[in-house]
Amino acid sequence: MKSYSLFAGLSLLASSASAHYIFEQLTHAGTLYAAYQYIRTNTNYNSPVTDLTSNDLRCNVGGETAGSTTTITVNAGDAFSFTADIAVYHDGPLSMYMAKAPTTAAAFDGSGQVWFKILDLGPTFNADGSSTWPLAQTYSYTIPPALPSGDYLLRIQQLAIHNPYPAGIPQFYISCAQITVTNGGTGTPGPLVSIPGFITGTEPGYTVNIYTDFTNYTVPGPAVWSGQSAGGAAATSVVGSSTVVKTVATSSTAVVVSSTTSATATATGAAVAKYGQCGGAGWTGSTVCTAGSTCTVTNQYYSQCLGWKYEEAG
Ligand SMILES: *[C@@H]1O[C@H](CO)[C@@H](O)[C@H](O)[C@H]1NC(C)=O
Ligand SMILES: [Cu+2]
Repeated sequence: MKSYSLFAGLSLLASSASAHYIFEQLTHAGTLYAAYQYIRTNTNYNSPVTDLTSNDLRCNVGGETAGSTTTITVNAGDAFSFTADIAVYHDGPLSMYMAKAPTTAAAFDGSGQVWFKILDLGPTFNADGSSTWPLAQTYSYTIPPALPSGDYLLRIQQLAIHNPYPAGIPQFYISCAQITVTNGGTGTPGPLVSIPGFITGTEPGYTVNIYTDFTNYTVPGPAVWSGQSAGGAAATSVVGSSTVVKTVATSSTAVVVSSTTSATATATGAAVAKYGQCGGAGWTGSTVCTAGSTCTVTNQYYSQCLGWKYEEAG
């Protein structure tokens, strides 16, 4: 398993101007939608946001308004995925947030103390002292079953902390989807925070040097909403069951970075297309993925056929 050395981290300083990753496609109910169909369009090519006081931290540069992006209807409890143009390759945590729109998702700029966090993916600390980050091209999760119906912005954020602070400024890679949630629950999402303001720059998870004495990590921002499961189960069980798989470009072996024993798929039925559902609680469809993809457990509700392309950093 690859772990980044300080050397690899520094080499990125010189090469970071080219091809970054941007989350531009949404998957729902087995359909991978066109780029920016339900995700707001950024206007900064694929450069990250680094200003902690900027409104661009909400939905990226250019993402304060809907533009030509439309809104997708999903049920509470549905699985979804964000897919980037190329796999995430800068080390750092991944989080997902949501904010309820006062009227429609399309009309909402994300202002106010309205954002709550539904997912954190941090590093795995390996026995040999190295760490592994959840680097992938697609990140899947579930609309919280307890989430009340209504229009929301659904925000994904990868915080790249590969260049040690303060010489290197952490980079936010952000996209927002516009969703209408139906068949919602009766939960009360929180804690609620404002963006910007939710990260001040003094958090250890923001300033840490991940190459030196790196043994623990807390993802910056508010706590993950603990009541998001219908039964009010602790968020840690949801977060802990997330699985990210990456395949190094030179190898065809899928490496499970962190895994769970729940909803393990067994091979039966006709092949499921890439990005389609292949397992999860209550799933009665096929659990076989089409060639080139692997059935990957996202959480107890959802497994998805994924094939990873992982670009070596550089
Ligand atoms: C690791 O844990 C220590 C002790 O609780 C804390 O002071 C430090 O900020 C933590 N580091 C990170 C990166 O979260
Ligand atoms: Cu970069």
